[in-house]
Amino acid sequence: MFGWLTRQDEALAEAEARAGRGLAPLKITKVRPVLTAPQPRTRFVVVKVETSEPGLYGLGCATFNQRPLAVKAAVEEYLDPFCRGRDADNIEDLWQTAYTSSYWRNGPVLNNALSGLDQALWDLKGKRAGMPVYQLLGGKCRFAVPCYTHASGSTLPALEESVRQSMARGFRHIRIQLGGYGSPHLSADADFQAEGLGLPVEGHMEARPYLKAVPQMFERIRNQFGDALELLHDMHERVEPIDAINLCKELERYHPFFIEDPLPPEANGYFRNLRQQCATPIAMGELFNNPHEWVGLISERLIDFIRVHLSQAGGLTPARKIAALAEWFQVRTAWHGPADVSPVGHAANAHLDLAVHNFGIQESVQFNDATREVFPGTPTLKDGYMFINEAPGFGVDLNEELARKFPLPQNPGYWLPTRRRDGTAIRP
Ligand code: GCO
Ligand code: MG
Repeated sequence: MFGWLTRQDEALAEAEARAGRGLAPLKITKVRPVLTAPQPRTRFVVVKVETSEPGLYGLGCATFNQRPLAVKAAVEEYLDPFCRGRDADNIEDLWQTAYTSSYWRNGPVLNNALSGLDQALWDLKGKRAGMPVYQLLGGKCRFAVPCYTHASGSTLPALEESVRQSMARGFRHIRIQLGGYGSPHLSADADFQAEGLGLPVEGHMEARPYLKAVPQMFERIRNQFGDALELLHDMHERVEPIDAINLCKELERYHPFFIEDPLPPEANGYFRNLRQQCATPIAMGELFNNPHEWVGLISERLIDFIRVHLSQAGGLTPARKIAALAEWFQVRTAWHGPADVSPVGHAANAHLDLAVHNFGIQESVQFNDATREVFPGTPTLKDGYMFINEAPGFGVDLNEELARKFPLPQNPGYWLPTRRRDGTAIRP
């Protein structure tokens, strides 16, 4: 019995030694932001975490398209000195301590900076383990990531053609928009401009023309392409809550896959009313930076898809917890994935999408060649699916020399105001 116990201890010691062999403690030596803009109208911020092991680094997305320089400062001035010398393996501890290191927390700038660090640590751990990140999250629940794409046109025939092209690329889930968000081109008489309120570049949108046009748009596309096509639409929080509820009721008969952002986060309280009025599937969350915004909507089953922007929530660490919470309330994931998420961020979305059971759909974007060259290993799209490569970590790298060739554009990229006829500013 004593001999057997000794052998057990020896075996355990051997296993522990094997687990640690060659994996010296990994210290963070530098956390730095890389800013580049190879994609039109986009200002990528990617965080590179360098380590005590020469040549071993991790990459994470910290892209806040409207405030990239603020995120840069948060990383350089605060996260870098905070992280130097710390153990890169302890992702959760680093997330929790960095999160509270500002005392005041959450919010778009600090969360994006934290996300860059967090995702880079997951990339690092995958590289150390010699595994893609999805393996660290429990492996694949599906062979690839079903995606939706954007179709748009300022007229119904133009939109129809855009839908046809998206179907030709193999997409079965297509977001349909009539021009820009809220179809401002349908609105006339921007009286405020003649009165000199605001700047001439500012937009104008009336709710009525949009609220009338969207059901007609669904009618047309449904009649043209039938029921097999999954249709999505982004209301982008542009109309008053009661109008949003009425529009969601009207769209119910067209069986949309989901209607997105019917309400702004400031009107989260209205989701109960919406839920009582119709069974239109609802997606919400790209603007969320605080757990108070998603916990209630998920736990009261007031939405069907959670659309958090991973870096706005603080990275992969909080996002996998959001997915886990959502699973218990039958809410599916539909992470935010437009052009102003970097290829590293898209890879992080995809690795999580592969590993969670309650996956709903993934927003996708076709990056241009320049972006794919700056970020070798960028996920690929084929037949409506996103594919990651099986390289360790997220499988996306960064060519810094090339990235420097695409400096950020001069204009800071803030969201221009859109106004009602009388000049009232509306949610963007
Ligand atoms: C979407 C979004 C985006 C945002 C953009 C803000 O559903 O993809 O609404 O288009 O407006 O990411 O910068
Ligand atoms: Mg949206």
